[in-house]
Amino acid sequence: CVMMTRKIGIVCYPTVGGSGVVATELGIQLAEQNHEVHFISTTMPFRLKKLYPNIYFHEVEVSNYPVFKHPPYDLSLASKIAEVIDREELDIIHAHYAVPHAICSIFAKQMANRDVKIVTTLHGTDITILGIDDNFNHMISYAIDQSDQVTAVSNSLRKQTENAFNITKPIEVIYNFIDPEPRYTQGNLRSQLGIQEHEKVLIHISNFRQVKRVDDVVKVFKTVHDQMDSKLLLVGDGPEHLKIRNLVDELGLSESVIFLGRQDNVHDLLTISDLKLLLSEKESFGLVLLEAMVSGVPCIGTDIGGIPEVIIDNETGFISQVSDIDDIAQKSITLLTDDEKWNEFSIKAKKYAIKHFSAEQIVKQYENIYQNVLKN
Ligand code: GMT
Repeated sequence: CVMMTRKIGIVCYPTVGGSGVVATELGIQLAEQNHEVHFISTTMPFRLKKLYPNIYFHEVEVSNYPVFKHPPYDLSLASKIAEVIDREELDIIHAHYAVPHAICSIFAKQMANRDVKIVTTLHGTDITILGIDDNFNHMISYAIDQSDQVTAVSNSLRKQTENAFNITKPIEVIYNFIDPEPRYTQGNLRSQLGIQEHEKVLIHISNFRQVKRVDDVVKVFKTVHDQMDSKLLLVGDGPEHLKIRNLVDELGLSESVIFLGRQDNVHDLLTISDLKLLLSEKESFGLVLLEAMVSGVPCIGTDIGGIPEVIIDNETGFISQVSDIDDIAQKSITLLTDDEKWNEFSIKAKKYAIKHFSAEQIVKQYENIYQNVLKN
């Protein structure tokens, strides 16, 4: 049956990694399905490059009045959500993250005059890091119980949430998704970056937090680089950046590691890459893996969180134990020296990503959830 078009408010951190990408792309896809989409956030969603007449942006202004030691972001957000619920007559608020976004949405719903349903998507960090903190545990359980429907981006995250919190509400797994036909904009990046024809290219993309273990990526690269002419692209920025630069210098790799900082067009960088490494110790999904796979880049990831739900070991890439540098390096070398195997993995990775994680099918799952919560 054809779904009625709805007015959907999306609350997210648009510039924070995968969750921002997923929330923004979901909004765009919903607008393509003729829903009216209202982003409620501090900054304009960063991947919104085209004008959509049915996408609106409501900016949350955080007042920095000198009396307060900490600007009350959460309260400004809650009051903005309440205002938008009433003025725009929203049917649904889709909050990305339990804390603070679901909590703010629950508070806003109480303030607003109009009844609205709350769908909360758990992305990880709030559960796997904040959830461990006793101060937050109770609040996260509350956010989950008070939402009309909760989704998690992987089975692993669903199980972790069920184990860590005292909740009765069922959590539905809806995987993250990708555009099966990413847009490439540049053709001669390899030469622009000084990469020679015969060199193999490894890539890592993250926000350089400690949990991403970027140092392991550099250590693996050291072994690979000792065996073959190669370059490592490091994309992103974050708290570990300086430490990683120092490690690269110490290992004598500064000529071969290219620091690219934050980049919007990761697909261009992926098309020139042969192997993607995501060696995190915590990762509820790993959207960057999907982005690589859809560009035909095999990935090596760690055996934690949702990563094994995305990479099929020994078929689309490899799975290794966290911090097992030798094993990861060996697997990298195997893939980079065996063209036949590489081609097979590359084709399978792309097919698998499109078959299981394409935007169209995943967005339908969210639409079904909206429809179900509105029935009750
Ligand atoms: O990984 C981060 O530090 C950023 C965070 C985010 O908010 O984007 O990522 C989380 O959500 C992504 C989208 O669902 C997932 O792909 C990431 O695996 C997840 N990160 C962690 O669980 C550490």
